[in-house]
Amino acid sequence: MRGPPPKERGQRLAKSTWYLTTPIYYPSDRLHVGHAYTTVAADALARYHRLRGQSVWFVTGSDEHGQKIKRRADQQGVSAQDFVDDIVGQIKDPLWKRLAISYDDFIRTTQTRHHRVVQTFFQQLQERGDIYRGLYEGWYCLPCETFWTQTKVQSGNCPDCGRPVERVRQQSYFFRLSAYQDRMRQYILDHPDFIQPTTRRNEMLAFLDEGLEDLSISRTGLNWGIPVPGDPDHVIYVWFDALLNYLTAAGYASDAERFEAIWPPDLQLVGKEIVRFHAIIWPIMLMAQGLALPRQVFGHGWLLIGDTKMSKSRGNAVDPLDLIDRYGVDAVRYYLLREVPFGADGSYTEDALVLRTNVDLANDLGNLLHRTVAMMGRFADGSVTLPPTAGADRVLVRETERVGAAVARKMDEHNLSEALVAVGQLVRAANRQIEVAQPWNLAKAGQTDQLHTVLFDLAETLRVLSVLLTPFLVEAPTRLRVQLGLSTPVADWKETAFGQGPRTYSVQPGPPLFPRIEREREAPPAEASTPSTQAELVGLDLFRQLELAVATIVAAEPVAGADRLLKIVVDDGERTRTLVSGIRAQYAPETLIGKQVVVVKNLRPQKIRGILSEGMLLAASTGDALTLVAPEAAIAAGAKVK
Ligand code: ME8
Repeated sequence: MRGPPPKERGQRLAKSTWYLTTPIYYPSDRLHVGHAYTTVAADALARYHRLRGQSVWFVTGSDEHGQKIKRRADQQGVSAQDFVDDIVGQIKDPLWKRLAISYDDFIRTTQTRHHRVVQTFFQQLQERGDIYRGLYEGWYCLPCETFWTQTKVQSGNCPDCGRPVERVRQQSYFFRLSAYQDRMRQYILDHPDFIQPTTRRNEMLAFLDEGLEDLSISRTGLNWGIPVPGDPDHVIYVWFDALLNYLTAAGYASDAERFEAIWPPDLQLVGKEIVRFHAIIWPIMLMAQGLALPRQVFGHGWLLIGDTKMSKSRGNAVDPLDLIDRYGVDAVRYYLLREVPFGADGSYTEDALVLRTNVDLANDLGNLLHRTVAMMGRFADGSVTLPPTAGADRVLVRETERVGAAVARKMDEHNLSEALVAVGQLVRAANRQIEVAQPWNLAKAGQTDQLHTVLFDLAETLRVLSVLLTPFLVEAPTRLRVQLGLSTPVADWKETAFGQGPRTYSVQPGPPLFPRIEREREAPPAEASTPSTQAELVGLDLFRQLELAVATIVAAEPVAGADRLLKIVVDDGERTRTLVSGIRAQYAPETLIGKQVVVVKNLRPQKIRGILSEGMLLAASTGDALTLVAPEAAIAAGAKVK
């Protein structure tokens, strides 16, 4: 007999805290970049919400029971507890410590507080008839710790991971999932934001349409787990145990005041392969207990190596500590959050990490700071106040306001990658402003008010950038602020507003914010290419692989020690890009500014004389004669050439 659920708890006025969770990871092996991905994303969101003045409870942890871990410990000849203690120790320090994960609680399922909650919860459901005893006959996937019925198993393999499943036939406790199928479906329909992104929501609705069977939630013959109350031959199924960590960490059944303030979770970030556990089984467990459901389960995509998911068992896992050692924590965090649209799958490559760092952080952001601080030193003795003559309608004031609002909107939608795209737009707008306003000419012409307005706006924009980047980067914002002469750390998102900074900026030049990453790569032959002896025909598809676009030259200067080369900065409609081009004999740098040219955008970046060249200018040449290829009439930068 099923009793009535207790009255709805949790969703009360007392809820005051933004509660965010990551999955609790299996300490069956060292964690890899995939685990870091979820955790860094959660950390950025936690930092953002704290800056917004919210009280935040950010929980991560470890899922330590189950057959897989027991087997690993047995293989190594150590006790399961010693085995997990060792790995969990390393997860906390050095891994999360070096990635600067600002969690408020690290929950381990082997902790007494959790045992208590799991047993209490089990008993409560049992008393109401939602847990019953029966015979389980079916299949079990060990790597996924998942039960499968005959109909779901595909030729003896797990439908999720494709690995062989094991036959299981034993007495078991069951959770009455099937009784909640319709309510669960209705809940998803009534709460469009409950499962995000929408593709995952649709997958879950489709899964529910296939029908839910009651879930086996205990195992016999395994002693590494939490015993079923009153029946110690059974241990509670590892997923049933693990999902309850979110209740334990909120103070369920132990700290009523805290629980009222925290429950329910506002955001549960998980990888897409475990959305089913979080968006169907887990909410049904809560429904059965009359507890409020999480406000959102967000299933992000996978980091892939080639076409395959990065995972320890596939032997393609990348160690985040190794990346931090080589590139620094901010480069790693930035790459993870910026590179792949949040929610989608994306390839992990070290080349892309290096490129992102060099282009976005070293070139765009680092140079902006360097140029601003250097110009303030050169043209204003290092100190600038906004002159009273400055009008209110200035390009960087407008752009800062637009971007600040866009970043907040994207963060509120948990769209981390697009938030960073917006930040990049502000960086580029500021760089473009330098080229447009040409402070060096204002200085030469003695136009001090205009000069100081431009320099002040650049410094103020950089300050705003230090605030916008605070959720994402953990070292650079402070280093940036030191160069701007700001000694206080970022404390509030309101500081993103233009004009919230000091009246006077007194800068302190410092080392590059992000030194360029130099990597040994096989250099293609320097200047010449081998002319093809045989005219080969190419298809349109090959031609279309080239991204050709119109760009406007915004800066040009000779490359020291190379009498044929110019360093050219172009605006390609999306961003500025640096190109090294062998046209110095034909063009004086100052004559190039403002010219429109055609660039190849998707050429692999290449280091030439220490400068990363991100593409190529098209030029026509014969013998010594050379002329740049240009559009016949003016057209917006970024226009496609085809
Ligand atoms: O599933 N790309 O733990 P787990 C992106 N203990 N994210 C990845 C990833 C990849 N290649 N690889 C791992 C478990 N992740 C259970 C969870 S929760 C109550 C119990 C991330 O150690 C992603 O968040 O297998 C994924 O869901 C999680 O690590 C799986 O970690």
